[in-house]
Amino acid sequence: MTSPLVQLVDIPQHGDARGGLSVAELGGALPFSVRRVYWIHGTKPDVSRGFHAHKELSQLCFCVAGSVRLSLFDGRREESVILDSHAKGLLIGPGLWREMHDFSPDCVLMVLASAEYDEADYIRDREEFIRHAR
Ligand code: T46
Repeated sequence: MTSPLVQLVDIPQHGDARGGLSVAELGGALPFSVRRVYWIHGTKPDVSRGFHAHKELSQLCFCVAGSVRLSLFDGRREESVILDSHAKGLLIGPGLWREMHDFSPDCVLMVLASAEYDEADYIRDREEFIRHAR
């Protein structure tokens, strides 16, 4: 049985009459210690992003506003998922080519990462990634 490329994680919700509150906590929704947080916002119409893989990095992505479609490719199979809820996170482990498409104008994609930024961890050439994935 092959494991799914798209690994969605339920984010515990603690909202009440005042509004929403979502939590990603180590040992709960979060399977790694966070070393870096970044968020992608104000993406221009018809722009796609990503087009790379990571050798070691794990990330948990949340669409905290709006929506975006993420496509994941392991060198053989490709799967797509729409992130449009603060109650779901997408776990992206190493060795997956990722592309982000169809950003809504209000999309804010927040990413928790297992390591500091390191350009040497990126594979930005798709053919090189496919060779690496074999
Ligand atoms: C990923 C997807 C989901 C930094 O200096 N520090 C950082 O922590 C990051 C993430 C980026 N940068 C610089 C590197 C580039 O000069 O910001 C610029 C834009 O980065 P990039 O073109 O890699 O952005 P995306 O949106 O294509 O990809 C990003 C992450 O880089 C990547 O790890 O998995 O979001």
